[in-house]
Amino acid sequence: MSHPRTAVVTGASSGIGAATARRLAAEGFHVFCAARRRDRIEALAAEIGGTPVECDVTSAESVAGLAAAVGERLDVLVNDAGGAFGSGPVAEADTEDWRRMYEVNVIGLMQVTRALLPALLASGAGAILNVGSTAGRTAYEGGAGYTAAKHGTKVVTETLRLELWDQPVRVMEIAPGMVKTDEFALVRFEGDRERADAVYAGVAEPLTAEDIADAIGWMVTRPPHVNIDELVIKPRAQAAQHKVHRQG
Ligand code: 8X3
Repeated sequence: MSHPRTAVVTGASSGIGAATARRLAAEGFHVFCAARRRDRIEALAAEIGGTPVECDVTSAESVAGLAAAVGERLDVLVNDAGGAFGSGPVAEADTEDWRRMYEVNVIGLMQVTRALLPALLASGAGAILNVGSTAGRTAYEGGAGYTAAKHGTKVVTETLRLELWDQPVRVMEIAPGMVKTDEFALVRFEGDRERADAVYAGVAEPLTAEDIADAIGWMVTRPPHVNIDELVIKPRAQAAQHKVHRQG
């Protein structure tokens, strides 16, 4: 009997991570849904026939638990856990927010990748998909803590691809622009609903988590010799980071 294909999705409790877990399950993967909020990943895993794994990617101990749950073989790793905390200019930067952003977007991604790499290689055709951002391609006012961290996500991805060039594993990045999810902007603006809503104000169709999950599903299901190095994906209304078509 052949093994079912397996995938790990971090940040699976909401947004792009949850949508990606659903999408990969629909593609036939057994999905390990990893995140901190147990109630959410338990509900998601029950819905899609996956396995919930409570995991804080910034904790080495927690990540070791994820690797133990996954076992010896893994086909796909989607490093989605990440986020933006705060929106102040550099002159007023909150050091703790910056540390947290580097911890989750860069160090967390590294810890999970390091722990699961042996299992990905053991599959004979592994895939690592890192969720970056257009914030890893540009700079904008009030965004430096996040843009610096997401540039980190991009560079770690590129480095991994170089280092693993003779190994049976693909290394890819998706870099979304404006995606409207329940929590991203709300977390960034520390629960300020008005400021969070203003991000998407008048934009007829920002991307959804499902749009990104659709692209991720496509990327990881290409044949093993096809490496989509990076895929930048924005809504039609966002011609550039600052140039967004708004109505009304
Ligand atoms: C989120 C995209 O535009 O807020 O990763 O930097 S943006």
